[in-house]
Amino acid sequence: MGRSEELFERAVKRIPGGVNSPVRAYGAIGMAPRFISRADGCHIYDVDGNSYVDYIDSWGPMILGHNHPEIREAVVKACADGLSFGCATEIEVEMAEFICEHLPHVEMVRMVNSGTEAVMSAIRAARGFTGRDKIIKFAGCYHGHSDALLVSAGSGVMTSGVPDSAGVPKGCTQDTMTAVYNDLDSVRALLEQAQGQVAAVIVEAVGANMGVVPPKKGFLEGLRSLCDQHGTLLIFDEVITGFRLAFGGAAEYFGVTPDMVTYGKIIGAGMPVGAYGGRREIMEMVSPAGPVYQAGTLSGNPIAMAAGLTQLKYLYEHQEVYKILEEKGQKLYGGMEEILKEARSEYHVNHVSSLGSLFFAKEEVVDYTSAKTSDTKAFADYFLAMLKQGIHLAPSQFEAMFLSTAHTDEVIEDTLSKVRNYFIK
Ligand code: HOZ
Repeated sequence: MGRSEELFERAVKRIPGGVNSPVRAYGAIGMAPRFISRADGCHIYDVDGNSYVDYIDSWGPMILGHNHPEIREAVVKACADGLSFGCATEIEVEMAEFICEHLPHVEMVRMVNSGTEAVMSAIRAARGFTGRDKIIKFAGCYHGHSDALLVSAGSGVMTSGVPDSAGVPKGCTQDTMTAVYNDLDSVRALLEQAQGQVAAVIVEAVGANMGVVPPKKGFLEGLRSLCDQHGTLLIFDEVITGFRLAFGGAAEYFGVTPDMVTYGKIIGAGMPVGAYGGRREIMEMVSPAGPVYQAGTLSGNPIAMAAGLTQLKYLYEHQEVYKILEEKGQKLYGGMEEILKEARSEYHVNHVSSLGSLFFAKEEVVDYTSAKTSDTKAFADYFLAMLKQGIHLAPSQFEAMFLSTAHTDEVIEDTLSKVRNYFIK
């Protein structure tokens, strides 16, 4: 028994399922998760002394790779002044100014501690602003684990085979309507059915929690115009895409302007941070400026702000990063597609820039229904083969692969040779 197995045995006795977030469990694979001791650049190391090329990247925020020296130094420096004050600080103001000065669609922003909190709060602000209760989300899009959003929620819920969570009162989801990703008619129908009662449409501009599902041409633009027609706010959940696809996230990448955006760990360079922002008139509804209550002792925590602002400034000043990530994505995911073709495999690769998924599905994956046709047993077999060759993937068919600038061409070529070993024996 290895050290990871020993730790897992101890963990299950004291932590539900042995993990502090379900997506870390290897339940779909049927083994103990790897317990991680450290990470650097594009590599991650487990307590058993194995090293892996990491394609989880802490679920997205490690755009520059793990343990980036400038970010680490900023954190160490900030720690010297104390860990938390629960009071206003200068760095929060700098963070808010920096975001709003560089993202035209964010006129005001509020820091929170996670993507879940950001989305929950953004929805509340949207409801407060419009005076409407209903929201529309898309099947397979994950917006964190708040009650109202745990409907066809993709990702962890999808992997565990539980359609929706227990413990969510019906009343909490009665105003959540579910549309089909990439299907504007389904959104139009719900908006017409709800007749002026929909506060917001929330969408992952790139579906990244049912595996990676790119928006079809015209989908995001269509959402924008449907929302305009119905006086409904459009919220982009940029927990995964924000500052990753472009500095301005999916909004900039696809050229579609949402009314509100939500961010998660990406805004804290991996520290527990989230944020929501958007048009001034909406954000001015938030307490204490307005009547929509939302609060948090740790919101805008100085250590998290130091980490996040350092990464955001770096990204803004080095926007060549986005071209590099685009090229790396093409090399890795394009290379995987070539291998599948050569192997005469019917499986598919979806990708947008640095985000990608190999779907063990015979039909093209464009939404939740097609994602669910994936052969999860075949994925588990592939996952294990890759892990044994030193490639660290998320232990679920329904998660994205994340590239960072630290994934060198040599590392990507080595990964491709391992994918090739698997499909072309
Ligand atoms: N979006 C990530 C999973 N799909 C979040 C990671 C987590 O839930 O732990």
